[in-house]
Amino acid sequence: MSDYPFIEKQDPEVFEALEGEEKREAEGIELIPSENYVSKAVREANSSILTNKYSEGYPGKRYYGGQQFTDMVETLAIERAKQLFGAKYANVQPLGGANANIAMYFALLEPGDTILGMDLSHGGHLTHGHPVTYLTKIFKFVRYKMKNPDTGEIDYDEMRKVALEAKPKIVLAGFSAYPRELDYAKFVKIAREVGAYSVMDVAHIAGLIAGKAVKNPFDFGFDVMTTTTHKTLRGPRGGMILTRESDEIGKKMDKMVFPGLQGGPHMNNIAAKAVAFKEAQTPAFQKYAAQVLKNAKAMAEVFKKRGVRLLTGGTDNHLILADVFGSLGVTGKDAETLLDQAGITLNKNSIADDSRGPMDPSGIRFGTPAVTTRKFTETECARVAELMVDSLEKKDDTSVQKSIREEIRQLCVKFPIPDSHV
Ligand code: DSN
Repeated sequence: MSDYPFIEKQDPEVFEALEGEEKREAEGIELIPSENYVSKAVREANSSILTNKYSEGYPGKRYYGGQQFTDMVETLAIERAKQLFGAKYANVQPLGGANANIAMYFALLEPGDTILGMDLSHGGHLTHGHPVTYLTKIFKFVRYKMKNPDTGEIDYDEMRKVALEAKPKIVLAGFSAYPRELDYAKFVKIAREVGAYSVMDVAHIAGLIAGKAVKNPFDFGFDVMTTTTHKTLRGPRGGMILTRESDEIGKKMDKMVFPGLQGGPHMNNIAAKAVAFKEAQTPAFQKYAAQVLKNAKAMAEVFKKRGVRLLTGGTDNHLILADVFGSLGVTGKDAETLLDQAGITLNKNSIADDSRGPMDPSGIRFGTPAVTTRKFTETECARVAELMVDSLEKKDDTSVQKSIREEIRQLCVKFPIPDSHV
């Protein structure tokens, strides 16, 4: 029976799209490092009755009546988030990672203030100051980069120099395409030296932090963390803000998220966050997070062995950035299309100092959060990596491409997407 019996009856067009996506996800391998498969419990909460309810405000301080149960779920989400990340404060209302970052900037800064963030082409995110965002009309962004894209080492001396000159109010760590761990202590030291807040956007690695597979920036004195909840953390789509101490910063965040920037929170989504955070508190989730890293390393090793240049030389987290144009003469866009036809979804990505444009860059970005949820181990991940390089090397050989598609299909049958994560 379909998962969507009511939609099937009532709205065949939407039903067709949902069924198509069910099949696409079941029959293909998801390597986009910011995607994952949530449990059925998370999906149930997300499509629950709480979508009916308006709850402007915070638990115990709402503007409308009827909040007995919304207060329960939001409090559960907040307390679980605090416990997971060692935070004293959490705001679980931001609708996404960008919204969380925007609220964080507006809470901590005045228009015209400066933020020091990672250059987008070296791994930073759009909301960290890319000129296409409206944020750059309000704040001034200065940047740091890698000293050497082949090792991934950040140029901390240059970063300090820029900080001393530009006097940012926020020193921002975090990335969407950087495969290494940051030296958190250096960020905090520079931030304190110039009197700035230290903020880490952990969107990509939140699940790895919660699962104790990588370091927690709060242990190094970061003031604030922002995140999405749907990547390695394996929750519903959404955002969150956490602070290390329970102080003025948290109060500023609360005011800025609501009423500063948002209206009624999506309580169904907050219930789903609460469910996901409970899953992330389990030993099984810690095992999952550790396996994500092992699987990424296994894929990276194959690419290196096959002569494909990896940005930063490898990976310490869940993602890998490969220079497929430089190594194999296939552009990022062509690689994305070719692998999509083989049933492998990933994304084209600019690499540091890319000579090509962002719509058809030199690189691809891929990662292991979703396949690890599917219970792939290093063996399957290494095999998929071999198939990826085979496909890129023999892009015009239709029989090779066909047999790769078939092998991917079989792997998907052998490793179905699980309903439950506990
Ligand atoms: N779109 C997300 C990613 O793929 O990293 C970041 O916003």
